[in-house]
Amino acid sequence: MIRTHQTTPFPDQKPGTSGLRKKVRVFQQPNYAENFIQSVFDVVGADLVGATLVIGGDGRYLNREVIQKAIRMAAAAKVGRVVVGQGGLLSTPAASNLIRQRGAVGGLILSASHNPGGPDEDFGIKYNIANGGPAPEGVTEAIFARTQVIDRWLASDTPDVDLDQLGEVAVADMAVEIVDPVTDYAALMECLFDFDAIRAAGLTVSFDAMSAITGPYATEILERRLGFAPGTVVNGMPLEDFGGHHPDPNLVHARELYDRMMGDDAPDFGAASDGDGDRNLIIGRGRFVTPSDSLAMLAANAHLAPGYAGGLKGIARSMPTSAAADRVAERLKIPAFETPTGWKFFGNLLDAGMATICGEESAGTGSDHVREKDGLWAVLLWLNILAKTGKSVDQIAREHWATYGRNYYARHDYEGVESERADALMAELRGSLASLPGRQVAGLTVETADDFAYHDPTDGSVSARQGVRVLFQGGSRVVFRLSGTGTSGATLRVYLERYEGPDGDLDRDTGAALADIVAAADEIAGIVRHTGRKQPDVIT
Ligand code: G16
Repeated sequence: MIRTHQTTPFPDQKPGTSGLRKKVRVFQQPNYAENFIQSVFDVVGADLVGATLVIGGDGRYLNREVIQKAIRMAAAAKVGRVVVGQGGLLSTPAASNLIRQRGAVGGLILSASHNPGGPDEDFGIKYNIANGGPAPEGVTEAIFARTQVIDRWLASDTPDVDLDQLGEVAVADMAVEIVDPVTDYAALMECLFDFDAIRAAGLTVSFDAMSAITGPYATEILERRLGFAPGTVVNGMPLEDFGGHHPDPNLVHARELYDRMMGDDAPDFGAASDGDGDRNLIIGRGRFVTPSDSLAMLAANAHLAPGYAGGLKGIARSMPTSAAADRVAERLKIPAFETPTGWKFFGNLLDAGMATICGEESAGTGSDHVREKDGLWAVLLWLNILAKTGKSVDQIAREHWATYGRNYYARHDYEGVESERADALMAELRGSLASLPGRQVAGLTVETADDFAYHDPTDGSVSARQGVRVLFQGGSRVVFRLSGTGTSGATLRVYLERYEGPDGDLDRDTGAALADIVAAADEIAGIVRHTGRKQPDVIT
C-alpha cells in the first residue's frame, strides 16, 4: 500500500557544488530526507515509471536508514527496479558506472564526499542523471524550487529490505536488486588498463582508503587482481565515521601516507581516496604530485593505457585548476576546456565527445569511462604509466616540467568563516575588479581581473559568478571563490599559481615560489581584514 505523508518545506534544501550536504542532525529531522528525495522524484516525474534507479552511498552514518526510505519512496513513485549496492555501499564512480551499464534513469548517491561522518558530522544526497553524471544546474534548480513548495511525500508501507543479502526481492510492485558493489566497476577497470603490465612491473604500493568506501574496491583490484602484497591497502574497512578521521585525501588529512612516502623505506607509489571514492591523492617516493599536475601528466601519458591508446579528444579542467593541462592539450593539438568548479560541468563535454580526460585541483581526475571523477581510476592510470615507462613518479614529474614548464600551485582554505564576512569580502572584491588592471601589488602587476562566467559550448547555457580571477603579468594568477560543499559557515578558497618555463627554476619550494602571490592575494582581497585570519586552515 502507498501512503501519503503531509509535510511542509524546509528553506535550506538548495543543492551546492555537489548535491545537498548538511549535518546528520539536520537530515534526521522528520521529513527532511523525504522532502528532498520526493522533490527529486517529482522533478524526474513520469520518467521514473517502470524505470531502473540506482541507489547507494559511501557507508557513512545514516546511509542505511536513508536507503530504506529511498527504496520505499521509489516504490511509491512506480520505479520498476532499484539496483542497490550490497550493504548500501557504492562508490560514486561505481554508481555512475552502474547507472550507465543498466540504462538507469538516474541514481541517488548518498554521500558528503570528503566531509567527516558520524552522528555529529555530515551527510548528503545527490541525484545523478541517466548519463551517470551529477544533475546539471537546470535540474538542481528545479529540485530546489520543488523543495520550496512541497506539501506531501509518498512511500510504500513495506518493511526494511535486507541490504546485505545479494539477490532480488519485491517491494510493492518494484524489484529491488542487491548487487556486489565492486564487480562491474572492477571489470571496467580491467578493460581500460594493462593489468598484466602492472602485475609484471614489480612495483610496491601503499593505498590509504581512509576507512571509507574505496577499501573493498582497492582490496579487490590492487591486492586480488593485480597481486600487490596483502597490506598494500591500509584503512581498508569502510566505517560509518571513517574512524573519526576526515576522509579527505590531502596533505593534512593523509599525513601518515605522506610521511611514509617521504621516508627512506617508502614504496614506489602512494595514493589515497576520499569518503565516496571519487578523489585521489598521488605521491611517488619522495615526490608529491599536485592534482593539477597529475591531470597534466596523466593526459600526456594516457596513450600508454589500452583504454586511451587511440588518443584523447580533448582535456577539460575547472577554472581554478592550474593551466598545466592546457599546455599538454596544446602539444597534442587537441582542445582544452575551462569549466566552473563542479564535476557536473564536464558531463556535456564528455557526452558530446569533445573531451576524454577531465580534472580539478580539488583532487579529482577522471575520463569518459564514467561521468564522475574516479579516485581508483587515477591510481590505476598512474600505475599503468609507471609500469609501461619503467620510470619513477619523480622522474615522470621532472621530465614533464622540463618539457612543458612547471605550474607551481597551492590552494589556501579559510574554513568556518562567518558567512556575512566571506560574502562581504567577495562583494568588495567584485566591486574592485574594474580598478585592478595595471595596479601594482606585492611587486606584481595586475594584467586582467574578472568574475568567471562559463558558456557551455554544447548547449549555450551560461553559468555566471563562478569565481574571481586575477591575472598578473608574466602568467601568475590568483583565484578567489567560496566553497559550495561546506556545511558550517563559509570556506574561502584562494588558488595560487605561478608558471615557470622549461628553462626556469623547476626545483623550487612551492611555498617560496608562491610567496609574492600570497601577499598580493591578501592585499587585493583584504583576507586578514575581512576574516580576522592570519593563516589559512588548510594548504593543499
Ligand atoms: C565536489 C565537486 C567538485 C568540486 C569539489 C570542491 O567534489 O564534485 O567538482 O571541485 O566539490 O567544491 P568546492 O570548492 O565548492 O568545495 P566532492 O568530492 O566533494 O564531491
